[in-house]
Amino acid sequence: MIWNKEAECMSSEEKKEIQLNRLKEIVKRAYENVPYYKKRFDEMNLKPEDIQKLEDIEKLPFTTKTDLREAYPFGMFAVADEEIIEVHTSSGTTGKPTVSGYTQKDIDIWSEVMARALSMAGAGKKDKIQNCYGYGLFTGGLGVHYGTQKVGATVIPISAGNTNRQIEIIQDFNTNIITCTPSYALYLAEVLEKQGVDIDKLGLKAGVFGAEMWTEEMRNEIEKRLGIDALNIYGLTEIIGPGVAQECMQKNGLHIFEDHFYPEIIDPKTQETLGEGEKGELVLTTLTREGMPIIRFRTKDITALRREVCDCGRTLVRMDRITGRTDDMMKIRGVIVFPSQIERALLKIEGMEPQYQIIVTRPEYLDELEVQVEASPALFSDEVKHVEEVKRMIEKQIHSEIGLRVNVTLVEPESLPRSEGKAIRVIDKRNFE
Ligand code: DLL
Repeated sequence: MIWNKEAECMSSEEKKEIQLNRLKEIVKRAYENVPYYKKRFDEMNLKPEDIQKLEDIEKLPFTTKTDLREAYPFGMFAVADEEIIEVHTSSGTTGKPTVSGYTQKDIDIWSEVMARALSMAGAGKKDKIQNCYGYGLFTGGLGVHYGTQKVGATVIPISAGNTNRQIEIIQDFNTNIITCTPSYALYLAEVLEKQGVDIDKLGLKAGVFGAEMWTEEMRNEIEKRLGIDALNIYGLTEIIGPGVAQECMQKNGLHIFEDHFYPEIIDPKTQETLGEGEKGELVLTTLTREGMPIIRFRTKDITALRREVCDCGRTLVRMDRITGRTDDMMKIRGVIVFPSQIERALLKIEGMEPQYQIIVTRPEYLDELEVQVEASPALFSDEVKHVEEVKRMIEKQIHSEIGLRVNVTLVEPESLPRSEGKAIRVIDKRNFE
């Protein structure tokens, strides 16, 4: 089902015209209402009138997560406080998150793009959508919620966690579409199998999975074990939340809702714009956001754009599934974690040196985080009991820093590799290529 044929199937000329008009407007709005952008433009001797064609976007400055953090909490808002009706933050648990502010119009846009996304998964008025993304400051829960209501389907706002209850509701309410992270979908499949539930008797037909990296192999596994179509959804808080891009039933790339979000791919090193099909960092500009217009946001997500028209009939550009990041941000069970947070936790413990390595694995379906920490020579020759205590203390400290349980292993002094350049802190054994 195509939710908005006019927007999703327009000709390339029409699309470019809309994009250019909106780009001019958003640049003007950002310049006139966000001091940060005024300053950046002035420094570069740029005026909103310098944008005359779409390619002129390359003249504009990039916006980074650091810029947004520095504007914490509301420095990037382009409207008065009374116009903002909702806020969300990125899914990291500590440190200063980035904040996104929405006007009523922004919530309407979010509902619209999410309605398009859910329609791609076959959602219609008769469907029940069990929304297992977390509700709260995280955008997953409410984004899917608004989209479901816009479509006219029934939203089951169960939020994340409590797997037994999820399964009970899937059965009792005859859920048709499920929304959660792909790793949680696999975990659900496993628990269903353990409970001996016959999946053919369930009403499930599709799943809309995102918020973390996953692979084609994972898709096959989820589809087989849950008996559904598993579709990829992409988005980020800074731009709007989920609903920046979504896969259709062709399962051949994610359609970007280009009339609202303008994509570019750049070489993360040279910052040069790359051509169609070339892999690089995705950069996004919000074309219609009112509360918080964002110009050329460097997502740090690696992908490529493809412009051939899709067999589904949509003319919207497609992006490949995300295969990596240009920074060391990890998403562990859907939560953003930076190695610096682990380091901060270690440094809070007296006598602890920040010699550590983080190992991320996905032994079955859920991510595991192991932190190897070098023990001091004194500790290493200590009694086992004391070593255990220190290990538990580190685990507790990391837990309070990142909100996730980790396994700490104390290793021999000077046993972790030293590097002459940038230390390799993270060994991610999950394979997303
Ligand atoms: O994860 C928004 C979202 C919610 C998307 C629910 C999809 C479903 P943040 O917490 O701000 O927002 O994290 C954004 O998550 O830059 C990517 O690195 C990663 N990410 C999101 N979707 C995907 C995906 C939400 N489908 C960051 N594949 C982004 C790979 C994804 N990575």
